[in-house]
Amino acid sequence: MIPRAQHDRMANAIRALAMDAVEQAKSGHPGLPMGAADVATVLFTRFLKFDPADLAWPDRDRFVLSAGHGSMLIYALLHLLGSEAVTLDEIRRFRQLGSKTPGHPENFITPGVETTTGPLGQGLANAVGMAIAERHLAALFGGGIVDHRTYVLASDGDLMEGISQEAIALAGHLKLNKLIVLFDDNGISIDGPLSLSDSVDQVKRFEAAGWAATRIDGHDPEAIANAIQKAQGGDRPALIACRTTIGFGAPSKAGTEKCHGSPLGADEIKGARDKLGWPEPAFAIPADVRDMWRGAGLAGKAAHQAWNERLKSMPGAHRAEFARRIGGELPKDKLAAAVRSVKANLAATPKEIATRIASESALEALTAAMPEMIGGSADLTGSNNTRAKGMTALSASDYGGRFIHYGVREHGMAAAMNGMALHGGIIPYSGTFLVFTDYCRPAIRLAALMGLRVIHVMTHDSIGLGEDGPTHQPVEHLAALRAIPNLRVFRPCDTVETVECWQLALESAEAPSVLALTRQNLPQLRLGHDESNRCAAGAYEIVPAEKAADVSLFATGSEVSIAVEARKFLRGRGVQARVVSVPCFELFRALPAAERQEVIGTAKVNVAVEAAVRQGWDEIIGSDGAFVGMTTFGASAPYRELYKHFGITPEKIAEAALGKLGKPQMGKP
Ligand SMILES: Cc1ncc(C[n+]2csc(CCOP(=O)(O)OP(=O)(O)O)c2C)c(N)n1
Repeated sequence: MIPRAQHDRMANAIRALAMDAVEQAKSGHPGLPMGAADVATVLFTRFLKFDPADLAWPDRDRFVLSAGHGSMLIYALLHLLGSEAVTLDEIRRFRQLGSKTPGHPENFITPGVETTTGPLGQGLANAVGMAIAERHLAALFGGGIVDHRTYVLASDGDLMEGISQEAIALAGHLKLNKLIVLFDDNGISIDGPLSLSDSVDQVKRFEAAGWAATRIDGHDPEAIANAIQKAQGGDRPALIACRTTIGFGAPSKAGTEKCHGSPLGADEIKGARDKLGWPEPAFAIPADVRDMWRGAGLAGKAAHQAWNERLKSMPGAHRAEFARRIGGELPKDKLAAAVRSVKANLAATPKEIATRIASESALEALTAAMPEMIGGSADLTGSNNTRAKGMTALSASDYGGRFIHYGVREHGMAAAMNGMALHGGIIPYSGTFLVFTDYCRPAIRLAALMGLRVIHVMTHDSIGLGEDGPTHQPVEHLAALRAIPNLRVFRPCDTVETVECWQLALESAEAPSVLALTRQNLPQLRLGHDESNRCAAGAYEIVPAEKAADVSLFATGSEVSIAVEARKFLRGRGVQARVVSVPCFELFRALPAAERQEVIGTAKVNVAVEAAVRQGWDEIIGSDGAFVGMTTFGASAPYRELYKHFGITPEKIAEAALGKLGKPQMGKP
C-alpha cells in the first residue's frame, strides 16, 4: 500500500505537468488529467504490468487513453515513469510541430502510446480488439507467454458515442475478462453538465451487456485499488465508474466545463498550486516525487525478466513462430506458394465467377498458409465469403477460433480490427457491403493514419448488386475511400486479379486495404499464368491495341470486361483501342512518373469506365477524358438492366470514344 500523502504527491505531479503544459501551449485539455490523476496513479503504480525500458514488450498490459483529448495524462505518466522519449523538454513542447507530445496521442509518434485516440469511442473499441488478440494468442501460445490485461480510460464522451455500444456488446458477449474500463465519471462535457444531454445509468448499461460494473469514488486510492483488484479476478469484462471532479484542484474551475479544453490561466494555476499543496515552479518535479515514480517504473522489470526466461524455455519452433507473428513478418515462401498455386489452378481451369467468390477461394489457400489471418464479417458471412472452410468461430468457449462473428456492428468491427493489428500477432480481415464502409469510415481513417495492416473485404461493390437497390448500391464510396491518404483501395476485375490484390493487401505492412468485390459473375480475363503480380503496378495494359492505339480505355473491377467488349466495337469501326485495368489508384500513383506515363499511354482519347462517380479519375484520363459511369444513385432491378439503364455498356463506351474522336456515333451513318 502506498501512503496517502505519497500517493497525493505523485498524482499532483501529473496535475501540475498538465496545467503547466497546457498553459505553455496556450491550448489543450487540463481538466481530464487533473480529474483522473488519482485513478491513473493507482493503476500505473500498483497494477499495470509494463517496462519503461521496453515499451514494446509483447506481454505488457495495454493502457488505452480513449479520451485522447486528455493526452497530457499519458505524457505526464510516461515522463514520470522514465520514458526516454517523453523528456521534460518534450512536455514543454506540448502540441508543437515535431514534438513527441502532439495534441492527441499518436501511437506512431510517442513510444508507449498504444493507439491513436481523439475521435471519442475509438480507443474503447480498439481495446476490445486488443483484448480479443490477447485471448486468441494465449490460446495458441499459452498463458506463460501471453497473459496481459487491457485497461481503458474512457470519458463521458466515449460512452455517449454509438461505437461504444457495439464495442461493449461484443466484449460482453465474448466474455473478455481481461478488459477493464475505468470510466472517468465526472459528469461534465464541453457544453456543460452531462444532464444537458444524457441520463444513462452506465453501470446498468454495462451490466446489461454482460459486464461486471461498479461505481466508486475516483479520488479514493484504496477504493480504486480494491475495484481494480476485484475486476482482475472476474469472469467477464469490468467497468469501474470512477466518480471524479474534472480539473481537480483548480479553485474556481474544478467541476465545471471551464477546465475541459482551455488553459486555466495564471491566477487559477496559482490557486490550484496552493490548494494542492504544490509550491514548485512550473514544470519542476521534486526529486522525491521523481524517485517514487521511477521506482514504480522499475517494478515491471522483474516480470519482464521472468517472461524472458519463460520465452527462452519454449520449444524453438514455437518461439520462432511467436516472434515471427509478433514481429509482423509474413511467411513469405508460404504466401508466395499459396498465390502461385491459386494462379496455376486458374490458368488451368479459368472461372467465370464473382470476385467475392474468387476471394473466398483465394482465402482457402491464404488462410491455410498464414495462421495470423483472423477473419470475420458483420453478419454477412455468406455474402462476403470471408470464412474459409476450416475456420472455426472465435468464441468465449474457444478463443483459438479464427473467424469472428462481429454481429451487425460495422463500426465496432473496424475499430476492433485496428486494435488487433495494434496488439500484434494478427492480421485481421473482415467484411461487409461496400456501401457500409460509411459505417466503418472513422475507424478505416484511423487505420490509415496509424498505418495498420487491416484488410476490409467489401462486397456488393456497385449497381451490379442489382435488386437491393440504391440504398445498397455504392456510388460515391470508391471516390470517398480513395480520398483517404494511405488507404489502398483495390478493385480487381477477375479471379486472377483478386488473388493478386489479396497478396498486395497482405504485403501492405503499413497501410490498410479495402478489397471492393462484386456480387455478380465476371469472366476471367487473365488466362495465362503470370509469375509476377501485375496488379502491383496499380494499373497495367490488360488488352493491347493491335496497332497504335487511338483510344485508351481505363476501367476497374466489373467494368474491365465491359471495356474489353467496347474495344471490339471500336475495332469494328476501324478504331484501335487498348484496355488498361486499374485495380489500385494508390499503387499506380506511387509509380515513377515515366512508368505511370507509359501505362497512361499516348492515345488521342482517354475513356474511363467505372460504375461509380467520376471524382478522382481526372488524374488518369485528364479533364478532357470521357467518363462512363454514374452521376446519380442507382435503382432496384436485375443488374443487367441497370447497366443498360445507366448506360454502362460496350456500345455507350464506344460512342463516348467516337464522340471524342469526332467520328460518327455507333449505329449512325
Ligand atoms: C467523435 C468525436 N466527437 C467530438 C469530439 C470533440 N470532443 C472532444 S472532448 C468532447 C466531450 C468532452 O466530454 P468528456 O468526454 O466527458 O470529457 P471531459 O470533459 O471529461 O474531459 C468532445 C465533444 C471528439 N473528440 N470526438
